Amino acid sequence: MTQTVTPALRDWIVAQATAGFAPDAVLQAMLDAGWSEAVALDALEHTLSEHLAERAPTQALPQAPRQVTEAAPGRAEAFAPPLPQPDLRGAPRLLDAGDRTVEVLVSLRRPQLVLFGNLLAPEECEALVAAARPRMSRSLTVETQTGGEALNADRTSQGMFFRRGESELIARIEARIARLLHWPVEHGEGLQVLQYRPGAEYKPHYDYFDPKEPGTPKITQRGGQRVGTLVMYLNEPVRGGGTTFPDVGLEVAPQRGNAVFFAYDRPHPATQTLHGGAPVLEGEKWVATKWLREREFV
Ligand code: PD2
Ligand code: ZN
Repeated sequence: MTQTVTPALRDWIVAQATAGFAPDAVLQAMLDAGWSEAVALDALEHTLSEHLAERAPTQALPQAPRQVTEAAPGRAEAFAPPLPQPDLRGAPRLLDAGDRTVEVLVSLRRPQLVLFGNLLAPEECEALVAAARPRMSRSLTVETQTGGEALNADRTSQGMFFRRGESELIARIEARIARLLHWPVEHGEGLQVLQYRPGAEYKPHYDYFDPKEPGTPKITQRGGQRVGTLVMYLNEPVRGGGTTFPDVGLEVAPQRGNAVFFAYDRPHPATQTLHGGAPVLEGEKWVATKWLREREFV
């Protein structure tokens, strides 16, 4: 398969360099996202030298790699923060996610949202449910009050987390997501599987951690803020169980193999990413959620 350096990849490389990531780390992220080494090296070399040539002498890149995404002084406004996102320039109907061709069914600018078709094969959905089923327990949510985890009355599903890369199936799906959303595997939390029985729901919430809550600094020590959510549907309830976006009156019907993705460039309601899991009325609903962080999540 031939890979070409897209403008989106160039923009992403420049954004990573501007944020202070060392070229080695950027190269590794590209390899993890499925780029071949030859293409990645070529893209890095050309993009960075072109970019440096365009900059005024006072705007040299940082000398030392940084760990954090705090605004680079004097340059923050020049570059939008990099976000996980598919490359939708040219309005493609299909996207190459490495080992699978994924459909673009719906896209929205605000909230920044894409509905994908065919992200997972039916057998992959079944295998995820089979691997998760014996490990389910009542879902906990991250407690921004304390930085710990707690039972939450707004979330009546059962859940579990896979460790990143814990099986061939999980690693394959994670590599596909990284490739599709141009975001390194290492920036992803472990895949979460949720099961909703009739009556179970997940009331509307934001997936980012509220900066005003006292527990948030502790939570974001590990990988920074969440910047994107991918909810993958593993089966089809008979009635109910849609993923709702109340700010824009959108409801996504759960269809096996499809996935809804949304990104948030800051932890703020202006992103319009308020979303919930509507009550399941008949049948069961199974989803797998991948949350993406700003930085490596260890
Ligand atoms: O299952 C869903 O539709 C859903 C809705 C809201 C999942 C999540 N949030 C989540 O996993 O964050
Ligand atoms: Zn959510």
